[in-house]
Amino acid sequence: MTKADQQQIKQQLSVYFIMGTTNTSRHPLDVVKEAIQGGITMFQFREKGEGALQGEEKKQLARDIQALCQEANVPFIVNDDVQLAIDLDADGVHVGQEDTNAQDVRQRIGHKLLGVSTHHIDEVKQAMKDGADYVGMGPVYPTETKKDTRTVQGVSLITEVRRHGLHIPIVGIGGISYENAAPVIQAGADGISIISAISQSTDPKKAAKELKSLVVSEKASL
Ligand code: TZP
Ligand code: MG
Repeated sequence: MTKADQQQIKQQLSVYFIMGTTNTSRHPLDVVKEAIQGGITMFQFREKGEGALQGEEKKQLARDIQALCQEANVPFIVNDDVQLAIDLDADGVHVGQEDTNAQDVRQRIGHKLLGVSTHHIDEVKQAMKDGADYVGMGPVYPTETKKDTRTVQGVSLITEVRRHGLHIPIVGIGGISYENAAPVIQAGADGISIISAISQSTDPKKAAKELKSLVVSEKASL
């Protein structure tokens, strides 16, 4: 990966919206459309939990969201489902520690973006060896959205990884909102991953827009 590529990924992580049908009571396409209008910089399709779509229905929704993302030049990333990412020719895949081995995923997806969730500096180093383009870190704050999270860690791992001089692109996740996003960027993350602060907002466009301007101004202040 060249330095230029890494800079671009850091930019794209700024406001990384994640969503599936279970994260909203509205039509998911409308929510994604509005979030895009608000200026999200990356999208992850995460179709999980009780009542999540399966099979062809899941694939069709993914295709429809991908089309919206492509139109707006927003990278479209698939959570966990490597085969779906390959079938759709998505821009990337995001996997957790419990999912398929990151090195195997890298082999399968070639040059697509690879994101890995990490909870310890050793996992960050391993992800880098496995060929991750970016790492997710969290939960930064308590979250209602994912029940089986690890312990809330604040920005401690982000700070530690930067203190060790590791330059991999980082995105913080978990309970992040407009009110508490600034410390995540100040600690050295390149962006924030958000589910509910956008998907549950009465105005996803406005929520995304506000988060975007906050991240842009926090980054500029560093
Ligand atoms: N991984 C760690 S926390 C989390 C995931 C997928 C959920 C984040 O959702 P929210 O609503 O932004 O707290
Ligand atoms: Mg996963």
